Amino acid sequence: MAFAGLNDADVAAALAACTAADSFNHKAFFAKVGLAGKSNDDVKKAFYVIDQDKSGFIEEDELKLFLQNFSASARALTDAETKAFLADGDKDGDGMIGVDEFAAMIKG
Ligand SMILES: [Ca+2]
Repeated sequence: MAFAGLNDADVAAALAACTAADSFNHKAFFAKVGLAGKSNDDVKKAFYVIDQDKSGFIEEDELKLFLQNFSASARALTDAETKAFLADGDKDGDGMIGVDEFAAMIKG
């Protein structure tokens, strides 16, 4: 089930493009899944889904399971993918991604 106004077919296509280990690229995924073109409100909604423990930040363990927010049967990200994703989003270097950092990564 898609969330934040995403289209099921777009989600399926985005997931299908990164089934192989180390083939995930967050920028390509955000574009394919349609998040890049969503309103700031929808981007925030997506953030709060991915922030599973509702801490207000997306931590490394939540990033690792990022794809499973889109499909429960999706794979976990590899350590290399998780680190690249975190390094790109974490502009203030606190080791987590805040909602503003998340929006900047998607819209940027
Ligand atoms: Ca969190």
